[in-house]
Amino acid sequence: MSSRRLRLALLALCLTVAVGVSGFVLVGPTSATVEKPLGPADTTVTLTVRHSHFSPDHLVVRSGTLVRFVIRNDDPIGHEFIIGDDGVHRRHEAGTEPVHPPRPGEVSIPAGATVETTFRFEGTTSSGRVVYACHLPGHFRYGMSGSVDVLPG
Ligand SMILES: [Cu+2]
Repeated sequence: MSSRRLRLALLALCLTVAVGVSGFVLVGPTSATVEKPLGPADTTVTLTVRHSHFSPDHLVVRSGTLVRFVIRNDDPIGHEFIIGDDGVHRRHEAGTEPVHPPRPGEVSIPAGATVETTFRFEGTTSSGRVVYACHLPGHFRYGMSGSVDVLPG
C-alpha cells in the first residue's frame, strides 16, 4: 500500500471512530435536547422518564407560552414532575408531600404511567431559566432535573 493510500485509510478509520463516538454520545440518557424555541402559541411537550432522568432535559420556550407537558414514566418506580421558580423547588425538596394532587406544574407519576400537567411561562418581556425536577428523596441530587430557557415573548 502506498503511503498516500495508507494515510487515506487512516483518515477513514479516524472518521469512523469519531462518528461512532459522537453517535454514542447522542443516544446517552441525559443528552436529549430540544433547542428550537417553543411558542408563543400553546404547545405540547412530551417528556420521557427513564433511569431517573428526564428526556429531553432542556427546552427553550418563549415567554407567555402555555405548555402542556405529557410525561411518560418508563421506570418501575414512581417519580414526580415539579416545575416552577426557586421557591417552588425549595419547598418540594424540603417537603413532606409523598403524592401531589394534580396542580398546574406539579404532578406525581406512578411507575409506568403517563400523566399531564400545564404550565404557563409567565412574563412578556422577562427572560430567565425555569427548572423542572423530581424531588422524591435523592432524585434531584441524582440528576433528575431539566431546565427551560425562557426567551422574551
Ligand atoms: Cu424521581
